[in-house]
Amino acid sequence: MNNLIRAALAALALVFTPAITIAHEGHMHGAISLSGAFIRAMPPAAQNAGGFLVISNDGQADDALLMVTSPLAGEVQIHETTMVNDMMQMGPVEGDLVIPVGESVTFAPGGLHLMFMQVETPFAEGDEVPVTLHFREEGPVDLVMPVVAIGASVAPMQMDHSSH
Ligand SMILES: [Cu+2]
Repeated sequence: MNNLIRAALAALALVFTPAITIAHEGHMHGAISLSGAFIRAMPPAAQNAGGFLVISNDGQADDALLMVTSPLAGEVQIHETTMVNDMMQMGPVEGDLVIPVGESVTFAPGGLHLMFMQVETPFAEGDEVPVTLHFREEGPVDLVMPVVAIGASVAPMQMDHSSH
């Protein structure tokens, strides 16, 4: 994606954000809860950072994670890890990621993860990264994801980053 297109998309996002917020006014919030969120610090020269969390749906219907955004990353992709010819590969989840009613979907190292791309200032341990998860039913849900040591596989001691 060239910079001109990216700038145009960023401008569009600014224009449309208030509309998205209004569209969800009066909507029953609280079906979706987020827990155990963390991002792994980026080694020197790393281009991307991986983010992990658990998304639970205690609502009345299935929901779906449509998109993830962060002001600190040019793009946040929803990645899955798959085995292709005995090789671990990762890439964007195809279609919307369904969060079934009454269930939890876990993003964990080696599986589903958020891929923070085009990170201008590499994430370092102790940083806090604001993230918005956009759900089909729930609408936008904000959280702050703490950055933990490179290679860590657990969230820091209990901090509630759910916005509900
Ligand atoms: Cu990835």
